[in-house]
Amino acid sequence: MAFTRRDFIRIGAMAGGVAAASGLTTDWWSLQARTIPDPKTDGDHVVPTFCELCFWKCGVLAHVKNGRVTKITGNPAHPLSKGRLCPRGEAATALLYDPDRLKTPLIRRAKRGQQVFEAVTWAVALDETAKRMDAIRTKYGPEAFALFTHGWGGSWFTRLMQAYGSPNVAAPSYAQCRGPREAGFTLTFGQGLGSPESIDIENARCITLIGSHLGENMHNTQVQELATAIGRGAELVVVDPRFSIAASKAKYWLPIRPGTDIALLLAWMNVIITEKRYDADYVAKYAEGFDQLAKHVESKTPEWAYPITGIEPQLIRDSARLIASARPASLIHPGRHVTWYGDDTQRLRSIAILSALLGSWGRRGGYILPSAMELPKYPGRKPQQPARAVADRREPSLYPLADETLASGVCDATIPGKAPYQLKGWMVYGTNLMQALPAPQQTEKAIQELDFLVAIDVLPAEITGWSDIVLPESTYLERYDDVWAPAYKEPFIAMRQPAVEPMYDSKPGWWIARELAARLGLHDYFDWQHPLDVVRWRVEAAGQSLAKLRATGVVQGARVPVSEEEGLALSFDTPSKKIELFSSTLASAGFDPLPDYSPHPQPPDGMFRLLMGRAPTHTFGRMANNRLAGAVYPENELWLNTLVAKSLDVKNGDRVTLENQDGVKSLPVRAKVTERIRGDCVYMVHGWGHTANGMKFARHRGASDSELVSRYATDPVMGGTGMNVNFVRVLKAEA
Ligand SMILES: Nc1nc2c(c(=O)[nH]1)N[C@H]1C(S)=C(S)[C@@H](COP(=O)(O)OP(=O)(O)OC[C@H]3O[C@@H](n4cnc5c(=O)[nH]c(N)nc54)[C@H](O)[C@@H]3O)O[C@H]1N2
Ligand SMILES: Nc1nc2c(c(=O)[nH]1)N[C@H]1C(S)=C(S)[C@@H](COP(=O)(O)OP(=O)(O)OC[C@H]3O[C@@H](n4cnc5c(=O)[nH]c(N)nc54)[C@H](O)[C@@H]3O)O[C@H]1N2
Ligand code: SF4
Ligand SMILES: [Mo]
Repeated sequence: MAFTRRDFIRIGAMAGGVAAASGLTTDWWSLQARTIPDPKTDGDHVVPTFCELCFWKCGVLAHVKNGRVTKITGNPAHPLSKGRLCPRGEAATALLYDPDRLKTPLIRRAKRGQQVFEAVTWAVALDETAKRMDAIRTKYGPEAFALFTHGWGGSWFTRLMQAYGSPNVAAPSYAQCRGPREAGFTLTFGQGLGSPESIDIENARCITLIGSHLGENMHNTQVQELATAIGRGAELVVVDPRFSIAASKAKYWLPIRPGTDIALLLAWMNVIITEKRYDADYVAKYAEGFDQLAKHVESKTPEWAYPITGIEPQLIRDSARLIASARPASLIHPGRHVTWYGDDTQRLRSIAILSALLGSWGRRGGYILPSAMELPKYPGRKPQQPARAVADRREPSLYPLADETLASGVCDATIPGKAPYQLKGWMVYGTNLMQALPAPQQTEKAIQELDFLVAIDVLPAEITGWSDIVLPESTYLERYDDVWAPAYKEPFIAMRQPAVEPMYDSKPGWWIARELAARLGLHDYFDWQHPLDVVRWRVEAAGQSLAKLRATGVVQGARVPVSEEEGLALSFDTPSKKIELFSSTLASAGFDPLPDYSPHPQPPDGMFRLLMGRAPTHTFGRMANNRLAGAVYPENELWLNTLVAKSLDVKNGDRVTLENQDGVKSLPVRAKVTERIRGDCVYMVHGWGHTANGMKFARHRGASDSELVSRYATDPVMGGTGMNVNFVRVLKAEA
């Protein structure tokens, strides 16, 4: 094959670039252990806390000298970092010291959308926010006010909403991200995967990535485990229309036609069942519906899948055999951002069913079943049940299997006539809705319907430009938050604490939420003076020492069995108490009980499907203004197939603009002409093309995929918004 490991090496170099700029060396992606610098030599002191540059929440050490954070390294004691960070985590100092940070509270002095604000004091901003929230509560009821939240610091505002009386709390990390995966796995095994995902990459002997682009998706521990597994000789199968970084390490790369993965998964099942390569004992013991499944996939041969997927039958057979040969330590990675085509729950069901055939659920090297350390809830005043149910769907019967609130649905409920009742106010914490929700044109329309919009952010992101009041939060390096204890194979409790004082006139989220509660007459829901009161209570109730947690950033609990091999007895919280290959729940809700392939519209002549993903150095748009990360990857590029580029007379590095099927045009973006992508699609990294005036570094760099996602396909099962359904024309940008 023409592809080499060059790109793999390039990523190493990129990561090194960030680190070098921050005065560090890194051996990211290499297999050697990293040396942890002696904390004593790196400043006055070191503060252990956890990262917020993405939602993985690695344990970090903030090195402080003369009241400034000089660098960030991985906490060797923390199970999610094991002493290493991804390049994004290392670039956190450039967020802390970003000259464009929000510095004071702001009040709008012009029409919404025009970015004209006046700086005001906290007293003025909080009084006004509380007054407007109180007015909505009185006039429309508290349910008419919604919170959009993303990130660990959002917990204080979720508490505020519970006290205030609104059920409308939503994060785009469900219906715009991992929701279909949670639904697909819950239907099959009786539980979802959560975050961090309960998968055992490290011990897998074969890892299959279906779109999941680990290595560009930099979830730290998963990338470390992938490197370990590959180092031990694990095989990799990568299914992606694009030759990703992971594909460069794979035994088989399947350059699938976008949107046809269900057909491939059915053909793999066909091979594995007809050649009797599945785990018959496991299936007989734990699963239900095998005969129906076998019958269902009987005709789904590799020859059937070939014209659909574009993958040759022999390649389908060979890869299926490799996958089966490693069972049960054969991990079909479930992915995370899985809202692609609107049939995503069914695609994730296919992945779950295939995993069941391999017997990899509850097994070493497959899906493991970790538990969390006990961490009792702080016993505050119990909120009352809101008078009205969440407004995220027009009728309660829609999306019957959604188990979290749909952020897109809450946005829709702001437009008259789209929901049981209309929302009139939004609080937006740590999510840039203009880039996170599909169809930003619709989000703008919803915002114009609002009586009040308040944003709590660290940067002047697009959403702040649409807000009536902007409250500047301190970054994670300047604040306390609640403690965290996720289910993980090495269970732990982690501590977030400040390394330095808040800069400018920024305030931590806990303080903002508590001040608003006081002004809204809800102070008894926040019956503590300082977040350490909450943290101390919880940690001591868990039988742990706060002093120890503060000193090390993390306390670990006893390892409990996570797989059958370790003595765990498997049980399934499905209606039949078995793995449901055939889903009676789906059948009774009127959906396919076994996943089926149906074709999606293909791009018309002269247009290409727009695909998107991640850059190793950046988290969405939240790091586009990060000058350290920007030194390495300053803007996104449009991946364009070489032959296509030739026919369009576009050369590598040329500036192009994109126009989608609805006439939406992008900002100019540089073309990356490459053989590493199919000719029917183009690809770019999500989170560029910023238009916010205050983001001086990021503004007008690259193009925004979000802008071009004016259409989406809604998953009928759980309401996820499939975003890979937009087609674009590539136009040469005028000089
Ligand atoms: N078109 C398109 N849309 C997508 C995706 C895509 O690939 N393409 N991906 C989807 C996925 S997977 C997800 S998870 C969502 C994520 O979408 P978002 O939740 O919007 O994630 P970010 O872009 O990280 O936006 C975070 C916002 O939080 C702010 N912020 C950063 N740190 C802090 C902090 O400490 N405190 C506060 N208060 N604010 C902070 C940033 O400045 C930024 O404005 O987007 C989804 N939407
Ligand atoms: N560096 C970095 N890492 C991150 C993030 C980040 O912003 N930056 N965000 C984190 C978050 S919140 C999430 S949810 C994850 C998301 O990361 P993942 O879950 O790994 O992936 P996606 O972004 O959905 O998928 C992108 C890949 O899918 C491929 N693809 C597109 N269409 C198809 C198709 O039809 N079939 C197949 N088989 N492949 C297809 C694309 O070419 C691309 O390689 O990343 C996490 N990690
Ligand atoms: S994966 Fe990277 S950005 Fe995310 S929490 Fe870990 S170090 Fe921070
Ligand atoms: Mo996500």
